[in-house]
Amino acid sequence: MRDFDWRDFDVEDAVAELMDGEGAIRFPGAFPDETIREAREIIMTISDREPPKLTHFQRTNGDESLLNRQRRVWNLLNKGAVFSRIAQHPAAVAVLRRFLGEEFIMGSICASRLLPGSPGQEPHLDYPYWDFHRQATFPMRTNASFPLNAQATIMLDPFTEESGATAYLPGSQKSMRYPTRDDPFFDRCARMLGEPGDMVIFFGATWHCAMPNQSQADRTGILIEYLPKFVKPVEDLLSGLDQEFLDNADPMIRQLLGLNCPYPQIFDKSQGGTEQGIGY
Ligand SMILES: O=C(O)CCC(=O)C(=O)O
Ligand SMILES: [Fe+2]
Repeated sequence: MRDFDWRDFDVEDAVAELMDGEGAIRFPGAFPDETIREAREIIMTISDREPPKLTHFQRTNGDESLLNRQRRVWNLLNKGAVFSRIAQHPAAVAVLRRFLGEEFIMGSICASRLLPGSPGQEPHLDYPYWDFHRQATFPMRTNASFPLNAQATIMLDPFTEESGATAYLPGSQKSMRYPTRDDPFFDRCARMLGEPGDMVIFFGATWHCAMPNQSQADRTGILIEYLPKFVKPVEDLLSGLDQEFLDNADPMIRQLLGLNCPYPQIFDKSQGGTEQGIGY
């Protein structure tokens, strides 16, 4: 996976790598230690305390008790101001403005904590492609000529082969196909390795999955789903936020929450006038 210097990189080069290259890029040292420590502490406290939440693609290897070896903390925005800062990293914003369009939004922000013994996940695509195995439910000719998703993974622990660093198949985003059991994913996959504070951005059409955590320590990452302005978010982020949060939210957070594209609307109750078009 190619590394980019988050303080000084060529955006066209980065998005070309997402579309036409491996499908994933890495920004080493994107976040300072104290940000990572603060985020990790909140996530560990909540995931130790709360009952298991829904997860996706998790393997059980026939043993249901392994399910809670992967723990999620959902809608991180209402769990600490640190997560609002993490969601708008300047390098991510620069990539996403080009990759998904300037008015991109956020569809989900959660933590994926793999406890020791976590069995990993099935190889998959991310939302909105996550049920692309039901291809007939998507528009005809849905392909990888333009992206409907970008994922950010922010590492809070070392992501190593042993700890279950996310596996991915370089270049698989180009085929826009859901992996089958017969695809040699596990023979050919690479890993999203890194240190706490590193950020990986990948096109969610790239085949990927969490891997077994065979270490003695937790492996936790923050997963952020970014979408173009017109794709329905997978997580209802707004309903978990109070009015005070919204009143104090800065413009980028309001954009990420989809508040700049307030549709559907009840035009039947509107006052006349015209909008849209270039003005003839
Ligand atoms: O935690 C990971 O390594 C990846 C998780 C993932 O891909 C997902 O939940 O969609
Ligand atoms: Fe995923």
